[in-house]
Amino acid sequence: MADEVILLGFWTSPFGMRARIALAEKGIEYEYKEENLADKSLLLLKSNPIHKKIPVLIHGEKIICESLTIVQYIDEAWKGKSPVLMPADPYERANARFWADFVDKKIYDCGSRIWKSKGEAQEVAKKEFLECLKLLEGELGEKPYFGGESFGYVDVVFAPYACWFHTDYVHGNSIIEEECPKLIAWVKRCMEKESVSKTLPDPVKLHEFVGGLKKKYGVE
Ligand code: GS8
Repeated sequence: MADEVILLGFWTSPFGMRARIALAEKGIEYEYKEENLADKSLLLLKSNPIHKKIPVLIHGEKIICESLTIVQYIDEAWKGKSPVLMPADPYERANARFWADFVDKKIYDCGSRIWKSKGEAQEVAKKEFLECLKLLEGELGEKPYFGGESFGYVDVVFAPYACWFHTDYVHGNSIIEEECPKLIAWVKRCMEKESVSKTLPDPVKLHEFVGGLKKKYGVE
C-alpha cells in the first residue's frame, strides 16, 4: 500500500497553496488538514518544531517542511508521475530556483506591507510590488508559462499570488493590468488549470479575511 499523504495548511496561505497545486498537478491523493494558526494542533507542533508553521507535508513516516522544499520533494518523490515540474537542465533548474527565491523574498513581503500600511508607506509598498511584478513579467517574456511550454516549478510557486492581483488591498485600480498585461494573461492561463482554480480562495472571501486582519492591526 502506498504511504499515506497528509498536508497541513491554512486556506489563505500562499505557501500552503503551493503544496496543494503541486499535489493536484501530480494527481496525488492526500488528506488535507486545515490548521487553526491561533491554536496549532499537536500534529503541527510535533511535525514542524523548528518553525511551527504550515505547510507541512507528511508522507508516511517522512515529514517535509517549507513550501519550496515541499514542492521539490513532491516533484522528486513522484518522479514517474507527470508533469515534471523542475526543468531537466541544471542551468534551467538553477534559474527556476533563483526566481522561486525572488518570489519568496519579495512578493509576500511587499504584498503584506501593502495591507499592513497606510498613506505614504503604502504607496511605497505598492510601487515596489509593481516593480517586482514587472521583473517577473520580464522573466516570463513571450513564454506561456515560467516553465516554458508547460506549467512548472516557478508557476507553482508564484500562482498562489494570482488572487492578490485583482483585489483593492493590493492596488485598488487596474494598474497591474495596464502595466503587466503579459503577467495578467499568465494569471488567466493558470486559472484555467484545475490545480490552480480549485486551490486558490475566492477573492471576495480573501478580501473579507484581510479586512479583518486590517482591523486587528489597526490599519483601517
Ligand atoms: C513560510 C510559511 C509561513 O509563513 C514556507 O513554507 O515557505 N517559509 C515558509 N506560514 C504561515 C502561514 S502563511 O502566512 C504560518 O504558518 N504562520 C504561523 C505562525 O507564524 O505562527
